[in-house]
Amino acid sequence: MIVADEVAAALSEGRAVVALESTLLAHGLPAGRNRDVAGRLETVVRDAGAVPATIAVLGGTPRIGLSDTELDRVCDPGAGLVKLSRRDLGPALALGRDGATTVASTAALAAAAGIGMFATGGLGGVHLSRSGTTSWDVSADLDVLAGTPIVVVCSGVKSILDIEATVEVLETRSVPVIGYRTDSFPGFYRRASAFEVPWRVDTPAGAAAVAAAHFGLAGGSGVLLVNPVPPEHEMDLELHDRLLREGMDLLDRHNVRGRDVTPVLLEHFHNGSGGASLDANEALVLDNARVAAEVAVELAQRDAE
Ligand code: PSU
Ligand code: MN
Repeated sequence: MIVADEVAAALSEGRAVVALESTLLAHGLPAGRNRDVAGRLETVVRDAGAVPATIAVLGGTPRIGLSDTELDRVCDPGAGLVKLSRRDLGPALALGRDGATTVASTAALAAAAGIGMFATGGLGGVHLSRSGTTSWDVSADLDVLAGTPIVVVCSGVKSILDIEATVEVLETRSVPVIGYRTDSFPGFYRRASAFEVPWRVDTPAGAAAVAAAHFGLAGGSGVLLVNPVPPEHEMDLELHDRLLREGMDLLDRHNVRGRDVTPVLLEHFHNGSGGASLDANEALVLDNARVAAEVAVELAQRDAE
């Protein structure tokens, strides 16, 4: 893998670094808007005193930290980046492909580079099947978190997933879920779901203390820090519920499966909400980057003491 000079320097000096994923850019946001968000994410991380490391695979090489032109390439729909989960890394490397990394593959690459903090929008989870029952489409994000010592800051999982099953799998796999200033597991576009979080912290120092204690124990699992979408950007409940029903119908009619499910549903929300879902998506991922950077700075300070 190639680690950008700035990221390598920060890691060797024990300074705060925040990993960022590229699937949300290449496959989760529309062209143009994605490049803008990519730049703003890095700025938010820097403003909070940490170094951003956006992760992708370019020409078959995992890249930890991207230049402006590399970010352009990731955000260019014409570049045709494939969505790479953890299982796809070997083939993409061997075949020399360009790909965007999901939470699973970003976390794996970040941890391999020595990065312990990662901000994203939504975590993958357990999907519902056509009949509304839980399916075997369980995101590799959950498995990788179970075996990778990294803090992932996200706004929960989208309501298109089986939230209860997702929370249960996280418990089974010994991943602590910590609410950041919330008692509810967030539903991505909505601040709260019907499910509670087992633990809560209210400050970056509190989150850093939990992470330090968790990583001090044997086990090797990650920590999920859930930060709800800022209140002023939360989607209207009725609009949200209507788009969700329509989206599930759309998947059914077009027989959408596997790794296409999330991008197709996201596009439906973006097209059908008059920009409200994009606004929420952008606001929450930027806020998660800020929180992750603040916690990373606290963790770096603890390590220095
Ligand atoms: N949730 C979002 N936007 C996204 C994703 C999830 O709101 O872009 C992406 C993330 O990269 C996540 C991936 O890791 O989708 C999960 O995909 P799958 O369910 O196919 O594992
Ligand atoms: Mn899947």
